[in-house]
Amino acid sequence: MATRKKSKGKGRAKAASRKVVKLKSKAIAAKKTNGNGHLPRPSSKAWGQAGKALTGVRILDFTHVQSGPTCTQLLAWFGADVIKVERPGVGDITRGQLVDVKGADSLYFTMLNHNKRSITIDSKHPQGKRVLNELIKTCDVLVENFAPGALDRMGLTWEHIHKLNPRMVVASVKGFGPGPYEDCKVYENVAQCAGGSASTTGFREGAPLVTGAQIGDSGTGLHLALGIVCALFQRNRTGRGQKVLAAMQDGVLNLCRVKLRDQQRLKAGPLTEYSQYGEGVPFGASVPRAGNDSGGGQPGWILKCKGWENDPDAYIYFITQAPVWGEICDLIGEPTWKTDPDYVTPRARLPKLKKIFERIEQWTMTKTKFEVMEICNKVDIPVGPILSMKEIAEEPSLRKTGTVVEVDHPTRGKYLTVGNPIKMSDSISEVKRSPLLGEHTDEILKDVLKFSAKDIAEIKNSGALSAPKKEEKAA
Ligand code: CAO
Repeated sequence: MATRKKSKGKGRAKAASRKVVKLKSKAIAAKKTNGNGHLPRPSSKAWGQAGKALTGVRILDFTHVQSGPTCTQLLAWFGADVIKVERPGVGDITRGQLVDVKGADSLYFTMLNHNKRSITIDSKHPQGKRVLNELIKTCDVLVENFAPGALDRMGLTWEHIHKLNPRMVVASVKGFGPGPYEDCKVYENVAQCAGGSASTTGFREGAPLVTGAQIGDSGTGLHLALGIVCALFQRNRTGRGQKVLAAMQDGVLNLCRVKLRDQQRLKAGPLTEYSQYGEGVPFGASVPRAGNDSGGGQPGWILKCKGWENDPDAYIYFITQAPVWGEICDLIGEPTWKTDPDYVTPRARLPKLKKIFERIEQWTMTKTKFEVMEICNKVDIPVGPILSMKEIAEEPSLRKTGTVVEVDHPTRGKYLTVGNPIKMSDSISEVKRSPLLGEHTDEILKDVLKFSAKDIAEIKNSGALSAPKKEEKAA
């Protein structure tokens, strides 16, 4: 028996060691193939039914106006539980800015705060601080875009937050990074000017120009969202949070990267793809404004189309891409330009771009912008219609993809908004209306922070969550 037992034990030991070897080699194989061996088995749930990308992430959203709210709205679309903290009685200042429906939250607010919950807290009231401290303990990320120093003045220093919740990521938008302007308050156009966009936008003979795309606010919000997701990813390894800063000047400059490229290219000679080169206008010390020149090496310009006299958007962007030069010449009725040495090469065409675009425009003016699109796309000539906001709002394909969404709101009714521009096959975004001011105060105190009824009554009676009474305000 003893011997048999022994041999059985030996057999078991052998089998166990074989299993270990097998497991080890499986792990090594996984590492060798994709390094993702530590991940759970691929979900067998239907696409879009396995939760959302950021399910389980809770955000303490201390943002206002545009830059911060853009960021937290994106995170909410990806499934994060975003709790927006607002000043009692007032809320995010944009609720009451550019009002189009009396008594209702403005489109400015609703279009930047979808899928969030709202709680009102006076962050400077002792009971308000008590609630905030509990929120810090339970959230993964604090996002803010107050003026420099405002968060510290509320007592919410990095040290305080990190002590309460070492895992918390603290993410901020500021106008400028450390340096001479770090204490400045900044709005969109200030950032566009300080980030290099305005000096490189507009026409050479005109003043600098700001662009309609909110690259300072929404652009920086996007940058911050990426920083937050990366910090959460790193936290999976380190177990600790970190500070994330996206300065608006930096964000704009990042989007103007090609202009800093051109600044350095100036040392090597004129920028031949800028139409001022073809026109014989000398370059100065800095990158000039390039009007509607195409950014890359393929010359382009905005040209009038049929109806331009009455329709301010009857224009098309036309790119004279070198490989389709022959097709362009045929379309506009200048077949000899295909072989004429003065036109045949991109280099030969550079001094004549103005004349070439004038000739192409004679042709585009005989067609609507959509007709030009159709004709040119068939022969691979890159063109783009200048779409008005009205046309974009009515475009069925954008509605179909959820890029333009109609939302219903209890006080303002139906309105259009821009949905999540980032589409993911397993994390489908639904756009839910923005919260009313303080709409979720009670449920957050009770369900998220688990305050007892007695505590809730105490906090509420203290006035920390409600607008100061008129007499207090006057005092
Ligand atoms: N309870 C009590 N006080 C609150 C509060 C709350 N829930 N929420 C905010 N406050 C207080 C702040 O603590 C601050 O008080 P102190 O000045 O005493 O510290 C005060 O409200 C005003 O905050 P703010 O200075 O951030 O707001 P502002 O309107 O004066 O400035 C802005 C706005 C955008 C210029 C500034 O916040 C800023 O520069 N932010 C960083 C850059 C940025 O994001 N700009 C983009 C804006 S979108 O175009």
